[in-house]
Amino acid sequence: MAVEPGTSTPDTLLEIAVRIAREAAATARRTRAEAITDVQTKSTDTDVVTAADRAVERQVVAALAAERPADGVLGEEYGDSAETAAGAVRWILDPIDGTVNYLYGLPQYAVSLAAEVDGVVVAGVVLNPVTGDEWTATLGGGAWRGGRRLTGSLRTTLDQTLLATGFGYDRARRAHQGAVVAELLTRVRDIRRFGAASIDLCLAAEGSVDAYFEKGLNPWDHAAGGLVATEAGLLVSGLDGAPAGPDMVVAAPPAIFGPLHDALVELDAAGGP
Ligand code: LIP
Repeated sequence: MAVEPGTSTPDTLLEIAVRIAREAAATARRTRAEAITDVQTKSTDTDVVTAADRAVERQVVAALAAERPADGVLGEEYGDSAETAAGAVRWILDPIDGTVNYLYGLPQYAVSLAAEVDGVVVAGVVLNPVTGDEWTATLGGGAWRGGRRLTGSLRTTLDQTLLATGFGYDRARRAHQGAVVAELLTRVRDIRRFGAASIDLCLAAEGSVDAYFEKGLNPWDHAAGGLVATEAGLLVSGLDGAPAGPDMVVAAPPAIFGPLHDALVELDAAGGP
C-alpha cells in the first residue's frame, strides 16, 4: 500500500492521534458530571449519547481540521466528512466507546482514533481516560501499551479460553446473541462483557482475555482496536473469510481462532436480526 507523497507516515499519524486522543480523554473525564445530565437516545431507548460524546467528537474533528485540513473523518456521532481522495488519510473516531459505562461511571470506556489510507488502517490509539491505559499500534510497527510490546494470549484450547464479547442495543438481536453465548458458555473457560469493543480488542491483544467476538459493530468501534490486536499477532476478521465488519468481528490468537471461528459458524453467531 503506497502512501501518497506528502501524506504522513504511520508513525507521524500515530503521534498526531495520541496527542489529540489525550486531549479528548481529558475533556471526556473533566466534563462527565455535567455531560451525563444531557442524554439522548439513538437506535433504541438503551442506545444513549451524552453531551460529551458530541463535544469530544467536535473537539477531535476541529483539532484534525486545524492540523490536516485535507483529511477526512468518520465519527460515530456526526458521520462521514467529505469524500476522501485516493491515497488521502481518513480518521475513524469513536469519541467515547462504552457510552453506557460512561453514563454509569464505570471505568471501562475509551477514546478510539485510527488513521486509514485507501481502506487500510495504518495507525491507531485506544485510550481509557479513567485508568490512563493507552494502547497503540502502527501497521508493521507492532502493538504497544506503556512501552511493552503486545503479543496476545498463549492459550491453545477453546475450553481454556477466557472470551470477551458484547451485545447490541436491539432486543431481538440481544436474544440471538444471548442464545449464542449460552451455548458458548459450555465450551469456554468463561465469558467477559466489559462494554467497549475497542478496549475488548486491546485486552485480547495484551492477553488479559484470550479472545473476543461481537456482532453488530461499526467501523469506529473496531478500527483502532483491530489494528492493535492484529499487530499483537491475533487473527482479526469476520466469518468464512469475510473481513471484520458489522456481521462479525472475531479476534483470537492463531491457535484458538479456528475452533472459535467454527463454533461461531455452527451457532450462526453472525446471523439473526
Ligand atoms: C459499544 C461497543 C460495545 C457494544 C455496545 C456498543 P458505544 O459502543 O463498544 O462493544 O457491545 O453495544 O455498541 O455505543 O458505547 O460507542
